[in-house]
Amino acid sequence: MTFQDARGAERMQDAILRHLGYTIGKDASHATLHDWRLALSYAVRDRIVDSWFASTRAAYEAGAKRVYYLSMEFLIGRLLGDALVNLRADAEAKAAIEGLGLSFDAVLHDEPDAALGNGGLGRLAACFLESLSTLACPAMGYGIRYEHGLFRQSFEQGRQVEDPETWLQQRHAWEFERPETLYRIGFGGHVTEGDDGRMVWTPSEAVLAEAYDTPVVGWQAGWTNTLRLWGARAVDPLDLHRFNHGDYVGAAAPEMLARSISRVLYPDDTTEAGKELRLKQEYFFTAASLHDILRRFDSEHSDITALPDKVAIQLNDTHPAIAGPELLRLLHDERGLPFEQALDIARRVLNYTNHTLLPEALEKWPVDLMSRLLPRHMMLIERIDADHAAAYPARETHAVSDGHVNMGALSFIMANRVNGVSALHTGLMKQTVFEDLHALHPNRIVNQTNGVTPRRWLHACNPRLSSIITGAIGEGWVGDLDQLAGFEAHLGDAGLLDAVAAAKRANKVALSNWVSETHGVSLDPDAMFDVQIKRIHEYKRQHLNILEAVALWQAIRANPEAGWTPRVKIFGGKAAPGYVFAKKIIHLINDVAAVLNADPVTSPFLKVVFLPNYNVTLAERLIPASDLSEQISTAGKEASGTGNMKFALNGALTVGTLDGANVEIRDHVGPENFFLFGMTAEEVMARRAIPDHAAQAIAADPRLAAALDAIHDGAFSTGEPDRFHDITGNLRGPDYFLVCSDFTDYWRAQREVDAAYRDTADWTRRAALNTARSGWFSSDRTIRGYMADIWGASPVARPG
Ligand code: 26Q
Repeated sequence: MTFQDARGAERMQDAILRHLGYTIGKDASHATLHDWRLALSYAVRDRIVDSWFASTRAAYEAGAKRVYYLSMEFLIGRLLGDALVNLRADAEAKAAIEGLGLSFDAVLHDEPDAALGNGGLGRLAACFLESLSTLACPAMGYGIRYEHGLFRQSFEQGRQVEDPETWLQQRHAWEFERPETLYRIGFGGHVTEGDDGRMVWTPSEAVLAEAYDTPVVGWQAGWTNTLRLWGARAVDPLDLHRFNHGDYVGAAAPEMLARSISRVLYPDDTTEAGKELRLKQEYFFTAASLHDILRRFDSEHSDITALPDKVAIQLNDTHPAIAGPELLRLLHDERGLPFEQALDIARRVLNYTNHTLLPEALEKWPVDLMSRLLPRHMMLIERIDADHAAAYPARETHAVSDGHVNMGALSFIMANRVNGVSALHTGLMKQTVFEDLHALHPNRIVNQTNGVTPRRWLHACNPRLSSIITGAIGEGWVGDLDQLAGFEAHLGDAGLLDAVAAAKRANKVALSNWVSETHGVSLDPDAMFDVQIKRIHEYKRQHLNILEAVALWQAIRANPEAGWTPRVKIFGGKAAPGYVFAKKIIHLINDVAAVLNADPVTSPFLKVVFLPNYNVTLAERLIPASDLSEQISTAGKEASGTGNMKFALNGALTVGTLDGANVEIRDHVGPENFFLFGMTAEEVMARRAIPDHAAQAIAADPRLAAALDAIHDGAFSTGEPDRFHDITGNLRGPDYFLVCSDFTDYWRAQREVDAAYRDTADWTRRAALNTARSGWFSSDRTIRGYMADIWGASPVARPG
């Protein structure tokens, strides 16, 4: 440690001890791990605050345009390690904590994940916030402060069990409560016309939205933005009348009811729609955010017509789509702008990102429900729709049809720009869901391929690989991932490739040790680690992967001496509690794992592990230790994927379809470093038109037939042979996601993977090429694209 580091560690230790005493109120001799973690977090937070204030001042002084990212989900995970890395204070914090006789790792791992999201859409929002700060773009994220994030998953006899997540039972060290920032949010009631002709909405109920701010620090603390999450509470917290009459439960009812709005994150990313509480959540956080945005605008500017020059709002999918009518209501009803002008302003401020084309995931709200809960908004939606229809009489898509409000169409009509999240997805948007609207507004749809923050997803989670890269090309790449391309020139160096291989092996050993300690399964770090981690969905096809495992098991049993490449298939992911089929897939994987892992003949070559409770932290452990990344969705269904990028960046090779961002990953890393299989999106559509496509595929591939038979006949469910008949029945029958039709080519690609892995040195070279050529997948690049093509926002000169 240098003298500087030692001084830094000393200062850090002082700050920790000060917070332990004066903030936590504990003496060092009585402090728990939890107390120490909080004390360190407060010490770190203090440093972020300096950058935060400076950024706020700089944005204000520059009169800069501000970006607001409205999202129902921010899957931020743990914050301590990330903050330390971005402050470049990890070495001194480690020294300080170890100097106190504690394990730094234990302190970091004491932090619960902030699991305020389901999956990709929520994690993307978190990566974007970090990149917005890194790029010094004045921005704010707005969302909901869920008391319970995504449920915790465990397995009982192979079945998924859900328990509530309780991250807020502990003190959340990173947030600042803002009890003075309160907005009243109304629901229900009626609409009347005032004397001046203005419409007046009188809600029948109201709740308060209270702000909680978390600073989001960018790389090297050059800039810090805010994540503002809203918590719901009652306007009148206690019904004193009922209380005085002894009805203590009834007296607390208004508070309970109000708080239910920010109580839980909906654990569903496609199937569950139409729930009243969900609509309330959407309006609650959107309305609070818009009030806040206009209040900030008013404090800096006097002319509301300048709003589009100073404010850009991004709607993360349709979940905040009510922002359109709400902004219109604020401008037209409340501020008295003429309807046309209000509409024009709103349309120049709002933008919409689409994250899915799956019909079941596109939000549609019953007109009845909308009219009851948000009567004025429903009127405005009808007017927006009528205006648009009048301007374009030939069109076919209406925001309101069949008794439902189509939130995608509403968002499209109200947006300045609409974007998809990968090149393929954006193209499909134009051809399918938004074909009609795109024809009317041919310049509105733009592409912004997703990205991931390299600070968390390479530098922090994979320190071994990170320091090899820095040794070769310097550390500039962390803040400018384009520089990663320079790593390729070093790949001719055998010593460097050995170091890359050793880093991967060390990551695999660390993962194996953890899996063995926490789950009692022993893994061979020399086997290929083949990983599929993501929400469980039929379109993501975890069942294709497990079907291949069954076929491989049968093949090994038939010929154990054939020189098989040892492989561990690792799964992680949660199924929505109401998604019965997805839960069956989990059960099947666990049951197959039990049989395969206990088979003495095959288990040296093939193991299957399903790690419970997949979350951001588990991803940070798994991805650096992976050799093979499974990205095997039915082509046309995965809008982008972002896990795929994290794997490539960390030197895993992909086995994947031409879907979402896989297409662009393959273009960047080179087709020779990517194991492609399966039908294209076009071929998928054609294949579906063949009535017996599954039967044909099964008839043509005895391996597939035998694997299905084994599952169907109870090889993995002794005593209950029909346990998985839903799955086999589906695959032999409709097989909408074309598991059977892609199986044969998937098998072929996997055997190619086996052969490639056996050439260890060449595999390492190809893995390192994946890293070197993945710089384009930084969320910094994505955010620059949004700033230039969508928001018209510029970075502000960093303070000091
Ligand atoms: C909607 C209505 C009611 C309840 C829940 C929902 C809901 C919640 C979450 C609908 C969708 C989501 C999340 C979708 C999602 O994560 N999509 C993923 O977004 C990523 C970022 O763009 C992409 O990379 C993935 O391809 C896409 O699946």
